[in-house]
Amino acid sequence: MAPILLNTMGTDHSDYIEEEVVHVKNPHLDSMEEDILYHFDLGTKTHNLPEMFGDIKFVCVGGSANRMRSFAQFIHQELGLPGDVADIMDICAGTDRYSMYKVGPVLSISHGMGVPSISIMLHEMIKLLHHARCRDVNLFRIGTSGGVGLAPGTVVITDKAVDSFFQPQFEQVVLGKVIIRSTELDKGLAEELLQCSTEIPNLPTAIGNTMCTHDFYEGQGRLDGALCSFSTEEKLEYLHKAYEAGVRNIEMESTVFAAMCHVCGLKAAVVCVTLLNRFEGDQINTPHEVLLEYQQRPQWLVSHFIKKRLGLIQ
Ligand code: R2B
Ligand code: URA
Repeated sequence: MAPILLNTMGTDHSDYIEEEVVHVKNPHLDSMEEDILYHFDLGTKTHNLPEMFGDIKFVCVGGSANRMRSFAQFIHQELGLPGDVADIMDICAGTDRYSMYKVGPVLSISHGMGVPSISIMLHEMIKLLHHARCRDVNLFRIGTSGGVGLAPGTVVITDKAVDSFFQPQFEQVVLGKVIIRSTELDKGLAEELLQCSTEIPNLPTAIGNTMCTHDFYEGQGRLDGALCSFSTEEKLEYLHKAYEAGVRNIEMESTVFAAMCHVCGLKAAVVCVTLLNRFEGDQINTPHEVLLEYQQRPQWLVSHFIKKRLGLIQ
């Protein structure tokens, strides 16, 4: 592959680097006359995707539509871009499934809760990056989680995304058969993020494994759901086993996010703040304002990373 000069981000970065394209792994796509990204209300015939999205270098995804709009407004200010934050429009306004905001080289997209929801979004987002001929894209999931042995408010950078059996893999059922995919994330990106965290005051940060479950209640060993078939001791035994396996937080999307990015050659990282310490309870009873501040912490970290990459800070 021919080397390219990375000169599209207003930096004086003059190293020649290998260009990294987005690989879709579907031979059928080439023979399709049109690709409709249904849940985004976008398509290859109705929209000029290279013109709209070709300069994207950072994609940030998170569960809530409001949070991803706030992130877009925040990053707009942080990058010192011209114009009013009130004018940042939802590109997916034609559908209420996901929200998407573009701010310079940053795309901010909501993905809802859980593996099925984020997985649909990722299929269409990866195809979008492919159709738009984007290069050298970094992806971040910025979210919330339950901490395992960490103080609430700690930001966890994921080392390995693991399933409920603490395995670094994602199981996808395809045509009645189980396909197992690796959930390997980009080590360099995680280390760079950890370095960034040391440059931001008052940002408690840890690196550790993130367990992804298919449920918030029984699946995460909570005693406070509508159903519960285990004792407090059994819950704590499971959480201690998780801790011993290196798990430091629990959420609901990281394994499929890591697996799909890995297959498609996308550098990805997961950065989630912990809202509580699961050794101490299950209910999230922290005041609303405190939770709002916690939720901004992954945004601060990723924004710092982006500004450094763009040469806006040292
Ligand atoms: C974290 O928070 C949500 C559940 O409250 C879920 O989307 C996740 O991964
Ligand atoms: N999100 C989760 O999935 N679990 C928690 O405990 C908190 C947020």
